[in-house]
This record gives sequence, structure tokens and C-alpha cells, in this order.
Amino acid sequence: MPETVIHTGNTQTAAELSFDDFRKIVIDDYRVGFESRQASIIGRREVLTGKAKFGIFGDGKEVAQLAMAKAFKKGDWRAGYYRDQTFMFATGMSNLKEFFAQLYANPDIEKDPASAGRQMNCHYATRYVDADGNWTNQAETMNCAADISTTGGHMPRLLGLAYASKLYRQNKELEYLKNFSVNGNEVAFGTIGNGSTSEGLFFEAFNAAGVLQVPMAISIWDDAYAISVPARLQTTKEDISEVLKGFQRDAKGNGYEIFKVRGWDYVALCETYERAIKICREEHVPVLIHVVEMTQPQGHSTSGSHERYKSKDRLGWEEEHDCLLQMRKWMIETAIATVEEVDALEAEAKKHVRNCQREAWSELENEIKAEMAEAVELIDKVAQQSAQRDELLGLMSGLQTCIDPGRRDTIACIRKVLRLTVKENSDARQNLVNYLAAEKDKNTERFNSKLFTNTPKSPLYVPVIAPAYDEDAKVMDGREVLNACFDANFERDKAIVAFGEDVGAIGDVNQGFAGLQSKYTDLRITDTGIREATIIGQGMGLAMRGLRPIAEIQYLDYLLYSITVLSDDLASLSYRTRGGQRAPLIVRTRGHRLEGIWHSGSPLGLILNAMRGMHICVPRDMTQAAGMYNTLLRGDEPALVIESLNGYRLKEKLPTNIGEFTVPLGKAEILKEGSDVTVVSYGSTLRIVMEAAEELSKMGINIEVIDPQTLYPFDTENICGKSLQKTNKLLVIDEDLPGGGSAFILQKIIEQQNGYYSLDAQPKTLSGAEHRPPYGSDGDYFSKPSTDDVIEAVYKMMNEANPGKYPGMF
Ligand SMILES: Cc1ncc(C[n+]2csc(CCOP(=O)(O)OP(=O)(O)O)c2C)c(N)n1
Ligand SMILES: [Mg+2]
Repeated sequence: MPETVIHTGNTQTAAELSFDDFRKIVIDDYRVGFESRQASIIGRREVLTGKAKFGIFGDGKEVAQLAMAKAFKKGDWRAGYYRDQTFMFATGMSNLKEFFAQLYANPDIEKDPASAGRQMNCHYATRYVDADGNWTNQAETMNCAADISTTGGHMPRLLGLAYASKLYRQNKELEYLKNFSVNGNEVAFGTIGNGSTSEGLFFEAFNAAGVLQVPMAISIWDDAYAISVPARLQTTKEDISEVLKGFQRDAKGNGYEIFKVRGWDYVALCETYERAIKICREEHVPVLIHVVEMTQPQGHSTSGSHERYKSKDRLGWEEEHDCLLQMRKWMIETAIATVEEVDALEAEAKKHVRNCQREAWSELENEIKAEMAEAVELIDKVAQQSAQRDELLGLMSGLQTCIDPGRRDTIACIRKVLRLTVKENSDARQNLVNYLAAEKDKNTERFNSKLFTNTPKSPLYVPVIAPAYDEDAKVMDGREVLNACFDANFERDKAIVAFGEDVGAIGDVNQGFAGLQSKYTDLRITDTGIREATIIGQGMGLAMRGLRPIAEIQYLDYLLYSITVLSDDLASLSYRTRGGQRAPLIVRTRGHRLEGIWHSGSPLGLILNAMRGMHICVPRDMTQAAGMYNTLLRGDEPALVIESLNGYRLKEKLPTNIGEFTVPLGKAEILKEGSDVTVVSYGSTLRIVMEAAEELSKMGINIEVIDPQTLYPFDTENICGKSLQKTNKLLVIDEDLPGGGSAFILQKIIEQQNGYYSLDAQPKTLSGAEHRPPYGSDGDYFSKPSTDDVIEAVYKMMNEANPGKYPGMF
């Protein structure tokens, strides 16, 4: 079994305490650990008996977490994974009742404040946004960023949480943000399983934290397995801290402090955490604590048993090295507690956990049963007046005898009753219809709400201010308009920072930030390594801690390297905490046509599908982009802004209120009025559409051109649908693949805006080719919509509608 070289520190903590105090602390720790184990055992049973759907628990990881909790202070952050229940209990950020409420998927925020029943069990979060959209005082609370199930997926966010401390310590202009930091003393604690360190995101975040020198403390819970796959197949040398030794700081330069300690050695763990976190907190040096020789008493999760893939030897070793068993032994050997005392504590703990579980279950069950009783009464009345009385009563009694009923059982029963009685018309039936509608609202709130924060601080409520122009307004390159916008905002709001590849010294590859680093320092405008995923994570962590980051992805094509973080973590944050957490990160990038396979991307279909929960802004020029930044920087929701790559050197007029005017999200703009065809497009393609419009008008065809400006939200005032009432013909044009962004737009207009009813002709899309565009201008012409393509597409629609007036062209 594992032979490990262990580094432990000195024994300061224990030595400074009286034996009695020390004893009390240890016994209390053991109680928390033991209760946590009971929660795992009972939790698993609850899944196996069908009361909960899935269970994954922190058994075998308890003792290290007790030690970690001792080093965790107010203001600190955790970003971890599903094994951390003991830590959450020990810090008080969660408790046993909440643990069970989440296991049972209770959608009540009061009962499961982490996710309101939306996340699998052992996915933690503290709430830091109140109902009015105000931040709580994070400096006075212990903080836990909302977990995600994708292993390793939280590492980029962890980097950002740690980086915020660095900014708060080094940038004295941020001292006014007292709710978020005390001189940057906060440590961001990360946890990750040994297997998940194989993920690229782990290595990317690990390297970035070493470069940035941020107070990030990563604990690796190493149980030598990742479900069934052993360390041999996961990690070079089967030992992650051994592999990472090159990161150890030394006389030659910055790096990490690396610790390795056994997961069943309480004393060594306490010493190690105390020493490691002191360095991390005081010196802002990242630390790695590799906790080895951990176990999984109940196997990986409720999905299967580990007896299938662990040898008898391994299972025997795990039993013997169970961390709580070892701690118990040590407590008895060192006279901290007698056998009788520990036995009594354990018996008491078992009872306590059982009670918490029962309460959590009955709280949910009682609510569901009360709702069911109400529904049953209404169904009964319908049945009494129905021709299908017996069948309805049968359904009703089926509902009443349902084992461990859920809300879905009641609602499904009502819907069936209403289907069966569709031809009947009684007051009782109407009452049931009304009841269903009211329940629908409640269930929408429970299960479907808060994709966005929807607080009064939402960017959707930012006042609209039109751009103002002097008569002799300066005409300049688009990039200079943006630059002036960023300058004004950086001046206005000290919490704004921007970073990305080449953003600092040269002010981004297209000069949007040119000259601003020297004006606002490299703490605010900063170069990063080539690491898209952690650029987003860095921004997300900062945004969660009260800063206003603009994270730049150099080209839209490289957004894919960060898509997991955007999709799984950032876009789902508000939803998965039911509004308890937010990260108003602005992601800036540039895209659409320029040149070549990896510099011409416009994958809006992919983006719209992956990033629901973010605003998607597609400005046609830099003035519109500036107005969107002005809006977003005053709101509290995350967004992606895609600037037009080929627009930076086009001339635009500079508004006098460049840092103040706002472009409302979801407000489509009619760029050209017309009566023949409604043409909807966005971004770079609009310039082509406008060129085509001119030529078409010479042919006697008058198109209406609409720029939705943001794809999410899309045209909230139905301007496209209303235009269709006039033209009765719709053409959607973009540069994405066929069926990508244009399909999304069609669905919005045809279905959601009822455009279908205005159509006289088949709605059409004109998109890019199915492959990526070849390099060069010819490649662009033959694979992206051109002016000729637009003219012909419109003309063809006119030809189909009126071949006499518009004869076939070819
Ligand atoms: C990105 C991703 N890939 C795969 C999975 C499926 N999965 C869930 S847990 C797990 C094993 C993780 O092992 P490890 O990191 O060692 O943590 P442990 O469960 O052993 O504590 C896997 C593969 C996932 N949740 N996320
Ligand atoms: Mg593991």
C-alpha cells in the first residue's frame, strides 16, 4: 500500500493551547467528522431506498477538511467539489439539515440555500446577493462559490477569486470596496480530486496562479482513484505533487509552496494547513497541499460499488486507514478521550444526524402532501360532476397512495384529469384549471427562475441615454471611439479592470486599450498568458468579489478554448444558485469575417446554445459597442460582446458623451425602412446588407433592414415581427453555418413573435458555407455572404412572389 514521504510542519497550534482546550477542540472536530460520516451513510441509504435520486458524499475525506476549516477565515473563499461536506459543516457554511434538503432536492431557498434543490447533493454555495440585488458583506462572512459537477471545471474561477485578493491588496484605489476585502488578506481555497488534476483546466489554472502569485490554496484529495480508473492511468509517476515539483519556489524565482500530508493524520494535517495558509495569506504565494492516502468507505457514489474495481488488498487497506478510525485511535491513545466517551459521542451523533435527516424529509414531504390534499379535494369535486367519475376517482386514489410523491405526481394527475374532462364544463373543472395555473407560476419560480439575476440592477434596467454629437464631431477610427469609451469608464469606476492576451502593454491587438495601461497602471489593464479558460475564470472570480472585469478573448475563434467555463460555470451561476450568486463579467472579443479558418469565425449558434444566462451583444460598429459596454458596466449580469473584426479602422463620429450614452439590450434598430422584404442581420454582415439595399433600391426593391443588436435578449419589442406585418417576407442573414445563429433568429421571429401569421412567402436564411472560410479575399467571397449573394437572395424572394414584375435572373 502507499509509501509516502510526508512533510509536516511544527506543532505550534497544539503547543500554545492548554491540554483541556486542545482536548475540547479535538473532540468537537471528531464530532463534526463523525456526523459528516453518518450523513454520508444515511444519505446513501436514502438514495438506495428511492427517496433521493443520486448521492455522492465526502466519506473518507473528513479529517483533512477539519484541518482545512481551521485555517479558513472570514472573507475567505472556497471553490471546490462534491467531497467537501465536512469542511462546509466545520466552517458553518452549511449544516446537516441543508445537506439533506439538497439531497431531497427541496426547491425552497431557505431549506437549501446553496441551490434551491437545483443541484445534486454536496454542491455548495453561500448566498451573497440579497433579494434587492445588493451585495452582502463578503469580508464578514465565509464564502463559498457555487460548485459545479464538472470535475476540474471550477479551477479557472478559483484563480479569479484568488486574484481579487491580489488586486485588493496592491491597488490602494480599491480601499473603498469594504464589503469585499480587508487589504487582500483573503485566501481562495480550492479542492480537487486526484483524478481531476488530469484535466487541462487544472494545469492551466495552476500555472497561471504561479505566474500571478495569488493567494490560492489548492488541496488535492487523493484517494488514488477517479471512479474506477487508478492513479497509474491518471497521473505521471502516480503522484501529482511529485510531478509539480518544478513549481516549488526557490532562490531562482516565484512559484508555489508544496506540501504533502496523509489524509488520516489529524495532527500533521492541522500543522500543514496552518503553515501553508499562513504563507499563502501573508505572502500571497500559492500553495499546494497534496493530501494522500485518502479512502472512499462507500465507494465513489450511489451509481455503483467499488468492489468491482478495487482489489481485496486495497479495500482492506482503506478500511484500516479510514481517517476517522485513525483519529479515534489517536484520541484514545493520547488520552484525549476514553473509549466510553467516544462511543457516547458517536451514539449521540448518530441520533442527531438521523433527526436532521427526518426533519429535512418531513419538511418537504409535508409541503408536498399539503399541496396534494388541496388538489385531491379539487379533483374529487370534478369527479363528482363528471361522466367519468370512476376513472377520475381511480386517478385520485392512485395519487393518494403514491409512495414518496413529488410535485410532479400531483401536477401530472391534474393534467390528466383535465385531459379526460376536456369536453366537460363545470365550475369544479374551472377551479381545477385555475389551481393548475397558480401552481404553474409557483413551479416556474421554483424550477425555472433566475437564469439571469433579474434584480433592479440588471443591465436591462439601465437608463437609456442617446449618444450626443457636436456639429463638428470628430471623425476617427472605430478603435479610437472604443478607446475613448474605455478611458472614460476607467476614469469613472475604479473597480473596472481589463485583461487578456496583449491587452496590457500594446493595448490589445486592435488598439482598443492603447495608452490606457500607462494611464491606469498594470493592475487595471493587464497582459495575460495564452490561457483563454482561465482568462474567463479570472474574470468570473473578480466579478464575484465586487470588481468590474472586462476579460478579453483575442479572437472569437478562441472563445472555444474557454467555452466550458463560460457555459458550465459563468452562464449557469445565477440559475444554479437561484439568484444567490452573480458574476457580472463582460467578455470582450472580436469576430466575424477577416481572414482564414481561425480568424473568421462567427459561431453564434454554438454560443447561443452554450451560453444561455449571458447577454450576447453583436454590435455592428464601435459606437454601438461602446454604448453596450456603457450599459453592461452599469448592470449586474454577465455578457459577451463581439466586436466586428473588420471595423476597427472604419471611420465613426465620436459622441460627446462617449462614456455615458447607453445602448439598451434587446432593442432592435431599423437601419433602413422598406416595404418589400424584412432583412434581419447583425455584426459585420450589416455593412454588406446596406450596400445590397442601395443596389436593390435601384432595381425597385425596397428592403427593410433590422439590426437586433443583441441576440440575447432578442428584439424584446417585436420590431422584426411588426416589420413582417408590412413586408410579409423575411430573410435572415448571418455568417454562421446554415442552421446556426440564423435558425435561432427564425425561431424568435416566426414562433415567438408570431411572424408566421404575417408571411406570404417561405422565410429564408442566408448564411456562411458549412465549412470554415478559406484564407484570402476570394475565400471570403465564396464562403461568406457577399453583397451579390444578398441581392440575389432578396431578388429571388421577389421573383417568387411576383415573377411577372421580377423575372428569373438566371
Ligand atoms: C469534466 C468531467 N468529466 C467527467 C466527469 C465524470 N466524473 C465524475 S466524478 C469523476 C471522478 C473524479 O475523480 P477524482 O477527481 O479523483 O475525485 P474523487 O471522486 O475520487 O474524489 C468523474 C470521471 C465529470 N463530472 N466532469
Ligand atoms: Mg479520486
